[in-house]
Amino acid sequence: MVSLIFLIGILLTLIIILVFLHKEVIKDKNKNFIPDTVEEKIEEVSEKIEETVEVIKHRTKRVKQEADDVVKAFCKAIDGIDDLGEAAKGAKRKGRKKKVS
Ligand SMILES: [Ca+2]
Repeated sequence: MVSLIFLIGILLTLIIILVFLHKEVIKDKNKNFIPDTVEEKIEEVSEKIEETVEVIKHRTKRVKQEADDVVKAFCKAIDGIDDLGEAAKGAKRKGRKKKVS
């Protein structure tokens, strides 16, 4: 009995929605049974998602660039540590290593 009442409720809701669509109380320009307001909201959300994805891609790229810079600086520091040992043994200062380009 409860399921019959539930089924009738769903059918009445569908009929009311169809009547509203037919009478254009609910706007549906392209007649696909999806109200224009819902389609506009979906479009809005899709655009925001695309913008957010672009921001995330850009930030990820920037973080990678900065991480690469940190790794390079760290490698240079490690190279400099070797000079500490040489200096402790009394070696003369070599100066900066020439860049290889
Ligand atoms: Ca529509």
